Parts: sequence; C-alpha cells; structure tokens
Amino acid sequence: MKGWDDKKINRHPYLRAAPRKPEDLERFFSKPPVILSPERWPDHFHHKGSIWHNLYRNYCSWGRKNAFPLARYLLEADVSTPLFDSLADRARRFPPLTMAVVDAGERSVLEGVALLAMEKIVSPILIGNPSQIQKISSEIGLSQEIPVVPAHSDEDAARMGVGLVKEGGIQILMKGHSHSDTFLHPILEGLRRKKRLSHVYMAELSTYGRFLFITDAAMNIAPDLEAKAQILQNAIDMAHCLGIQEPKVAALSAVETVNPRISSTIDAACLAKMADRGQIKGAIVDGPLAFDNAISQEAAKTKGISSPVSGSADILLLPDLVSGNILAKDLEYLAGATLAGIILGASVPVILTSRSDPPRSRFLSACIATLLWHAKPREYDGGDHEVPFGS
Ligand code: COD
Repeated sequence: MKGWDDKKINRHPYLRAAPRKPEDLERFFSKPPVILSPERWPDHFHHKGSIWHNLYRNYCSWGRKNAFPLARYLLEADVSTPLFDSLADRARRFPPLTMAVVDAGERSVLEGVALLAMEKIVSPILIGNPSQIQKISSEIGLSQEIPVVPAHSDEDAARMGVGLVKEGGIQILMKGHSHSDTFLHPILEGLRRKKRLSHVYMAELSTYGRFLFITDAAMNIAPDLEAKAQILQNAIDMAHCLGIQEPKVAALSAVETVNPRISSTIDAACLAKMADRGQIKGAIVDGPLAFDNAISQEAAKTKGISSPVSGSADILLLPDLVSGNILAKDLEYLAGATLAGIILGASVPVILTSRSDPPRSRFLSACIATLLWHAKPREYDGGDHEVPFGS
C-alpha cells in the first residue's frame, strides 16, 4: 500500500511503533502515550495550526483508542501541503455538516471518515453493510455512535444516499468504495439541477506554488465544446468559492497551435475566444496549450509563446476523461501530488475520489466540500432537485 513505506515509518518514533496489522493493535495500545510527546516530533510539529499540531492536540482528548487512524493519517501527512492545510483550517471553523458516505464498508474509507469525525469537520452517516462497517470501525477505533444505514449492494447504497439527500438534512455526499459509474447513475437521476455535473481534482504539488484544478478526469467521458464550456465554468465558479478571484485557465491539448486534425486544439481555441466574448466568465482562458507551456514559463519562452497563463495556470481543462485521469494519477503517483476530488453542479457537493486514494484525500475533499457548501448555502440548501439539466 502506498502509505506504508518502511523508510517513512522509521523516520518517526511514533510511526515506528504504530501497528501495521490489526493483531498488533492490542500491543500498541498497551504502550504509554508518551510516544506522542511533542519533543519527539519534527520542527514543523510546533507550528500552531499545522496538521501535526492539531493532531497532537486532538489526540490528547481522543485517547489512545484512535491511535491507529491517527498513525495512518500522520504517515500520509508526511507530505507538506500548505495550501490544503490552510483550506482545512478554514473548514475547521464551521460547525460540522452532515455527510452521507455511500458504500462505507472499506478500511481506507472509514479511516478518512474517522479523521473527519475526530476533527468534527463533518457528522457522518454511513451507508453499507453493517457488519463490515462495524468490524472495520472497531479495528480502527471509530466511534460506534455513528449512524449506519444498512444497504445490500453498492447500487442500493448509492440509491439510498441520493434518497437521504432528497429527504433533506444531508449537506455532503461522499463516494465510498463503490465504482464511479454505479455511484453516479442515481446522482444524475436524483440530484441534477440546471447545471451540467462535472468533476474537479484539486492537486497540490511541492513543485508548483498553487493548486492545479484538473477537469474533467472522472465524470464526463468525451465532452463536446458546449459541455467543455460548462465543465470549465463549474471549475471557475469553484475556484472563486475557494478564494481564487480570477483563475488562469489552460485549455490543454498536445500542441499549442490549432491543428484541424486534433479536435481538442479547435475546442481549446474556441473556449479562449468564448472567454474573450464573455460566454465563459470570471477567468483568463488561453488555449490551445500543451502541458509544458501551461505550467512552465520557461517552456513557453523556448517555444516562443507569450501567454498570460503560461507558468501560472490554476485550472487545466483536459480534452477528455482518459487524458485527465491519466494526468491526475501521474501527478499523484509519480510526482507526489496530494489530490482532493469533487463533483460540481449537483444539489449538494459530492465527493468523488478514486477507490485507491488514501484517507487523507477523502479528508481534504470533505474540507473542500464544506467550504463550497458554505460559499453558496442558499444554492445548496433545500433547492429543487428535480430541474433536469438542459431543460
Ligand atoms: N451532467 C448532467 N447531465 C448529464 C451528464 C452530466 N455530466 N451526463 C449525462 N447526463 C444526462 C444526459 O443528458 C441524459 O439525460 C442522462 O443524464 C443519461 O445520460 P447518459 O445515458 O449519457 O449517461 P449514463 O447514465 O449512461 O452515464 C453517465 C455517467 C456519468 C455514469 C457516465 O458518463 C460515466 O460512466 N462516466 C465515467 C465515470 C467513471 O467511470 N469514472 C472513472 C474515473 S474515477
């Protein structure tokens, strides 16, 4: 598993002692909690407001029962993500929203939920197989007081999640271990509004000083120009909600010149012109751009391109789901990006991360969902769920 890297574990006295198998839990919990003493942590632990600081503070009040998910979280938190940390801090200031988790009976899903519940970012409701949920919850020290709604299959769980949102009182919906398409069908049927639904991966990388919004890598398979314009507007609105006032958008293709044989170059050029004419609002859009000249001014200079977006793109609009998905996972696995994933345009913010994404991605996605909900509470709170897209 990605997070369980022996080199990383051995760097920290606490993690070295953390259990790697459920059987080790007993032995681990019998040790005195002094292993979590701040003197033994790295320097950045001491920064007030840092993840490490918050976790230590919370650990003191949660007790040792929660040490296991905490250890996992710390392991993954051994990546510096100042941008995500500051958004998480903003989310901590709000009272917890209620979040339903569809198909929750899987370890990394429940570890993400445990972190969120412990930090009181959300109040979770779990949907899925009750005995599976109970077994994993007790292994990881997740409170037994979290409500569980039984479901017999992932389709059943997705339908129930959508049903609960429509009944009211659920402000965020999270995909657990179900397949994306199984999760998305009932959402399209039940939570569609006037907007097209689209997905954004937010990526933070140590090599790039700002967030990268990657869209659409998980929902719209082969969008046409009209769909791309809507996907882009959703991402721009999301950036505004998170405080990026005039995001810079790179409409990506393989090259930076229009080539009639590469249709994504034509779409990208049209999107840039649509933004010039006010058909897409609130962003500086340029395209076509190739990935290198979108994120590197040097690369753009070498190719003789002068673009206000080069080197400082906030949003990457991808030609299709396949290229977007490969880019997001490349960044995650080869460049160490931390990702959060959100579906926009539904009647509540919907969290969609890959099933292999770590608990920390789920945690950060829920922080983003919280901020989005609070940025537009009237839009999300009790709106009409039945307005079909395109009508
Ligand atoms: N927003 C709003 N309405 C939509 C959207 C959208 N993004 N997509 C389709 N619709 C509407 C259509 O207009 C139509 O009225 C109805 O929904 C059904 O449309 P279909 O038949 O094209 O859609 P489905 O239900 O067959 O498929 C929709 C999915 C989102 C499930 C599909 O596009 C899909 O499987 N996407 C990829 C999901 C995935 O596997 N991701 C993996 C990466 S994690």
